[in-house]
Amino acid sequence: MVSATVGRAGVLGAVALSLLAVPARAATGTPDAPATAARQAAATPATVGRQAAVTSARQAATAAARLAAATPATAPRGPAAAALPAPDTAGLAAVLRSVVAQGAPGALARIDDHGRTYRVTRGVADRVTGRAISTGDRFRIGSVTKTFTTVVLLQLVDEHRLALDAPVNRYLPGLLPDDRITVRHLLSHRSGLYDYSDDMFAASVSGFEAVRKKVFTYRQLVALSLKKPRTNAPGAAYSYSNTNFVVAGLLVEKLTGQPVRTAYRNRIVKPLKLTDTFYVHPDTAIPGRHTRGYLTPDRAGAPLVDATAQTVSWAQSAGAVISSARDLDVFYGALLKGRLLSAARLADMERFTKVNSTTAYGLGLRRRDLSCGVSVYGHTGAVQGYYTYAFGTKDGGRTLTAMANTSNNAKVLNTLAGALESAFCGK
Ligand code: REY
Repeated sequence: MVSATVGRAGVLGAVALSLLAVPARAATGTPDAPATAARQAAATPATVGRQAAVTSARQAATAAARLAAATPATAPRGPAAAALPAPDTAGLAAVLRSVVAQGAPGALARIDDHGRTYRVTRGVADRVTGRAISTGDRFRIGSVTKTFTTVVLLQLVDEHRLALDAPVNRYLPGLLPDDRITVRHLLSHRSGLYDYSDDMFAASVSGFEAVRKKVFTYRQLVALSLKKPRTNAPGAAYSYSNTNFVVAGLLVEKLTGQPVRTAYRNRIVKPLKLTDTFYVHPDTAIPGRHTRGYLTPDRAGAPLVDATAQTVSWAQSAGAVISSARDLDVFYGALLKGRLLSAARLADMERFTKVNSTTAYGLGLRRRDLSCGVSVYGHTGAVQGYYTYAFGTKDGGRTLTAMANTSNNAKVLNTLAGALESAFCGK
C-alpha cells in the first residue's frame, strides 16, 4: 500500500500537469457515449462553447501555476513523497457520462486539491423540471454518516467519557445479548449484530415505501436486529451492519445527553462551517437547493421512484445526514489532517481490517486501494435515490466527493467508483 503524501514538488507538478486537463464542465451537455469514446470527445472538444471553456480554464490554470510558483510558501510541508498524479477531469467527465448512460438521472463530482477545486456534472437534479444537477446541490449521503457518528464517539474517547474496548453494555446496560461486544467492535463492523436493513429492503420499492414515512426509535431497530442470530462472535469477523451504527447513535445520546443532531452540529458542523450539512430526522425534506433522488426498481424497465422525501428513520445515525460535495470534501480533509481528533484517535480510526482485495475498514472509515498504488480514505453511501463516494488522501490534501442521484443500480455504483481513479490516479 502506498499512501499519498503530496510535497511541494507534487503540488507544482500537479498544477503543471493539470494544464493539459480539460476543464470540469467541458463535457456537460455532450451526447452520451461509451467511456473511451467519451474520454476522447472530452479531450478534443468540438464546439465553440466548450473550446472557450477550455481556453479560460487554461488561463486560470496558468494563473494558478504562476501563483504557486511565486508563493511556494503556500505549498504544504511534509516528507518528500512520490507526486500524486493530477486529477483527470476528462476521465471524471467520462465516468459521470457513463453513470448517466447506465440510468442515473444525474451525477456530480467535486475535487478539492490543496486549495484548487475541480467540478464536474452531468444530467439533471430533477426529472420533472429538468434542472441541471449542480455541484452545489445538497443530497442524502447515506452511510457517509457513519464517519460523522464515529468522529463524535472518538471525541468522547478523547474526553475520557468513553472507552473503545469497553463493553457496550457498560454504557447501555442490558441492551445487547452479549457483554463481550465492545464499542470498537461496533465501529469496525465486527460485533456480529445482524443488519436489520437486509430484510427491510429485500424488495426494494415496497420495502422502501413501507418505511418512507416511518419513525423508529433506535431501540426498535436494535430489536429488529436481535430477532436474528448474530453473524459472528464478537470481534471474530467483519460483517457490515447498520445495527452497529444505530447502537453508536444510542451511545452518543446516552453519553452527551443530547440528540445526535446536536452532537453533529456542535462537534463537526459548526467548527468546520459546513453550511450544507443537516440532520433533520424525522423531517422528510432536504432543506434548500438539493438534487432529487431516484430509486431504481428491481423489475427491469419499471419507472424510477422519486425517493427524495423520506424520514431515513431506518438509518438515523447509520445514514441520515444530508450534505454537499463541498462540505464532505472539507469534512474528510479536516479529519485526515487531524483537525477533528487527537493523533491517537485518528490512528484508532485508521487501523484497518481487510474486507476484500481493494477495500479495508477501520473505525467508521473505509480504505480503498486504487490501481495506481494510492490508498484513499473515506466512506461510501447508499440511501434510496443516492450513491455517494467521499474519499481523501492520507494527508487530507486532496478530497473527492462523487454522487449519482439513483440507487439500487449496481452498474451505476461500480462505474461511479471510477471517479476515484480519475481523482487520485489521473486516469
Ligand atoms: C439500504 C438499501 C442500503 C438501499 C444501506 N445503506 O444499508 C446504508 C449505506 C445506509 O451503506 C437500497 N437497496 C437502494 C435495496 C436493495 O433496496 N434491495 O439501493 O436504494 O449507505
